[in-house]
Amino acid sequence: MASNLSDISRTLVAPGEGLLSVTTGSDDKKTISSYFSKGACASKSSWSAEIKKVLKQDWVLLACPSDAGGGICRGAAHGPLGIRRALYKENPQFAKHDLGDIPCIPQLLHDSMNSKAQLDQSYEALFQKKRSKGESVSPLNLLSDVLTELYKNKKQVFLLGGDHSVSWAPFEAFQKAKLKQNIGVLHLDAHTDLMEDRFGVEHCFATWAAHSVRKISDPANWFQVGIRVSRKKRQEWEKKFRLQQYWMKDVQRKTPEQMADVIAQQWMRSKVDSFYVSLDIDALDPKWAPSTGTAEEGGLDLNYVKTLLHELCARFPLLGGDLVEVAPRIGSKEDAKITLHSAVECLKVLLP
Ligand SMILES: [Mn+2]
Repeated sequence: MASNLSDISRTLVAPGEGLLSVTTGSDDKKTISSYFSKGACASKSSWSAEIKKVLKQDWVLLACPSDAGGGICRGAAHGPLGIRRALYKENPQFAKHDLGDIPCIPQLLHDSMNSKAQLDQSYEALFQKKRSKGESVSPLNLLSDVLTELYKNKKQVFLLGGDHSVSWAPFEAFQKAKLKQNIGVLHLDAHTDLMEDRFGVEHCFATWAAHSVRKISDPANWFQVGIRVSRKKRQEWEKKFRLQQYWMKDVQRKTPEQMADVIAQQWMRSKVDSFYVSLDIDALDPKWAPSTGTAEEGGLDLNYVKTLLHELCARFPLLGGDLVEVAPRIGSKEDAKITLHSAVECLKVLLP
């Protein structure tokens, strides 16, 4: 094991504890901690001991409960609490893969957005020591650091967001870890997320894909599936970014098996080594995922997504993935239940 891998335990906190709140979500935090050995989640040092055990696994779960990069209706910071609670209820065996959370100061997103004085101050509050030059503080930077170490050590990582801005970090980390792989990407979403900036802000839910698509060897291996709300036409996006889009009207002409064939043929032609899945829960129709910040009518059916994921996982190695924009506090209790059920069903197809 590379020496730096143990460094991640200085950053990570126990599952659920990355959402820095005292009472909100405390029931979920308590329920989740019951899936870990007694006292494991009690303190940072006891969680560090647990991390050592989790790192013996080939694949890990990691959460970044940040919705500072959301822009319309927030609440995705509560996604990891809800998803874990629903996932572990039926599948407690997955808890042994859980590395915990990135501690997320709710007003910070990326270190480039704040003054040095603010970063120094927040670092000291978070880690109880002085910040050395350039040390990460904001959720996206901490996440990128942790993912870089995990990828260097060949871990398969499944990330729970958070709003979609968190998906910038895996691609940044692929580069920092110097992964030599030719990566394919399946990006399921109602939106393109291809803005260069939004109101002059580089990092947010609407821009991560624009920055990330340039980091893979061939953008033609990036497939956006489920798009139905966009200010520009499909052709304009495809020309500018050289990726491939399948809007809902294109998807509806194909069975999920046929959609998988289209993607697989491109990836085989291009000799893709492995693929990454970024799943925005709003790719699903609101009847399957009402609890999300920017739900859009006319989306994908749960079974369509499950079959598509299943077909591709059967044909290509999965490098990892993320599940974002699950916001269980949006809508009714029934809405949250439906959304979490869909989220867990998709995760179960992806998890080894
Ligand atoms: Mn979206």
